[in-house]
Amino acid sequence: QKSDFGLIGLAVMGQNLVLNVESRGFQVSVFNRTTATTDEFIAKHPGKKLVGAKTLEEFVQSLATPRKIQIMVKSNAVKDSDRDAVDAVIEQLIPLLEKDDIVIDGGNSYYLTTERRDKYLAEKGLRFIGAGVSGGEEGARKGPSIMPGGPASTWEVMKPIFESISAKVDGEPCVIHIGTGGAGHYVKMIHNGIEYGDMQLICEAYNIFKAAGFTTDEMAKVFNDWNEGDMQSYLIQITGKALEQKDPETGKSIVELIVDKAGQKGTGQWTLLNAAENAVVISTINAAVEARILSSKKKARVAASKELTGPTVNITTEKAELVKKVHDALYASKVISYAQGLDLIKTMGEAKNWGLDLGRIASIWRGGCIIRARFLNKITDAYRENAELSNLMLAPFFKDLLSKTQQNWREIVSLATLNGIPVPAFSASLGYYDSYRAERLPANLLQAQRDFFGAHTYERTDKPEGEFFHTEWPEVIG
Ligand code: NBP
Repeated sequence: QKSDFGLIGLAVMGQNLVLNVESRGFQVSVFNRTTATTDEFIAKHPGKKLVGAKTLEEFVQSLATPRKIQIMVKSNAVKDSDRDAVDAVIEQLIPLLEKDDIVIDGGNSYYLTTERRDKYLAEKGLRFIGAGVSGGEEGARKGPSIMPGGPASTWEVMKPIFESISAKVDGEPCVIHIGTGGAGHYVKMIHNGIEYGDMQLICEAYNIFKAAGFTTDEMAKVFNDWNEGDMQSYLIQITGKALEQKDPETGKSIVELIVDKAGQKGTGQWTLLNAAENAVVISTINAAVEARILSSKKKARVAASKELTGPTVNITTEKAELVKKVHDALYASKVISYAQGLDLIKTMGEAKNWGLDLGRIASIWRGGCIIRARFLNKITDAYRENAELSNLMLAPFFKDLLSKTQQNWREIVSLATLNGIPVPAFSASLGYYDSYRAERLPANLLQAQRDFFGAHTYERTDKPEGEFFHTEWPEVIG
């Protein structure tokens, strides 16, 4: 009997996905460059509907047509000229495949490489899907959030398998056809950018509590409580659990023993570059990426801490009150982070003609993925009520939420600033909110400056839009 599905790349993600697909009643063929890994994997799972192939030829021959082959190997091509393991596997597969066979890249590929592969495989008469898969190891095994891009007709063929292996929320599978070409990997990239924002915001809340003298156990309780309320999310949940964790040797909090230098793999930076190219403001995500960069300069920070002065921390706010205020600052900032990320998706979707449905995209992030959160229901509702929403902040629920939380949000940004506690993402979020709602910004003066030194011209408030003026400014000597 031929297999329903094939997977290449038996590392953490691949193995878990295979077990997930198999557990839904499909027979799965597997192949890995290093054969020993395949043998070990098959030996570890006796009695399952798995076919371990030693060669790629054997693997391809074991699959029912049209073949459905998912690649889960390391992906790191970014520039147009880069070729990575995904390309290597595709090149090896091409001579073995037949017209209409489907190749799926489920790795974290850069969306432009996905577009390149989509065209390339189409020229060869093959079908390609670039699918973002979120949820890490556990998601892959039990049900990830899947963001597939490519032709709608190819999605229809893959739909039964993708829907059965994905996470489910209220009975709805956390997978939809995102759009053509690189749309799936693009949306996964922005998902990761939003994840950066969420994580940094949580860290800023923690840092304020720490400065205010909370113990890690007290902080764990705050996050555990928040996970029962409107801010329930996977990241809040794991934060509470992480803060509870003690080092078995010393009995100290593990979190407090961890060096404060953050790593990153690049999806956050790609998001920033893409936002700049599209002229979309994602200041919260930007602040989050930059916070990781600054954290990594540990030596420079230690040296500067002895040179550059700041205020003495003195937080007198009563603990319960501080918790409430930080809750509001975090919730409001999180809304801004999503508003910005969704604005970028919307802008890019329109430029690329992807026909994206922001409400449905938010709905598939409700389960399986790292940013899964209760409030994504509200985002889904907001776009279901008004698909043309220009910015999430303007949806009635979020408008009201920002209005109700803003006093506490402002107080927390002020409190942190006065105490010299860095809150780059909280304050970037608030700055965005205040700029976005400003009828008039100081850009009139900026235009005057530009016209002064560069004769760039300006429009006038008392003249029709589109008419440009120039002033003969006085000469400045010296
Ligand atoms: P890795 O990203 O660590 O990749 C290891 C796999 O790639 C192994 O099967 C390895 O085969 C294979 N491989 C390499 Br490396 N070079 C190859 C080549 N030239 N030809 C054929 N195979 C090659 O695995 P992973 O962590 O499971 O991630 C897989 C994909 O999923 C990546 O794109 C990753 O970014 C993405 N992803 C990962 C996570 C996560 O939580 N880990 C979450 C979401 C998405 P070998 O055994 O012969 O060395």
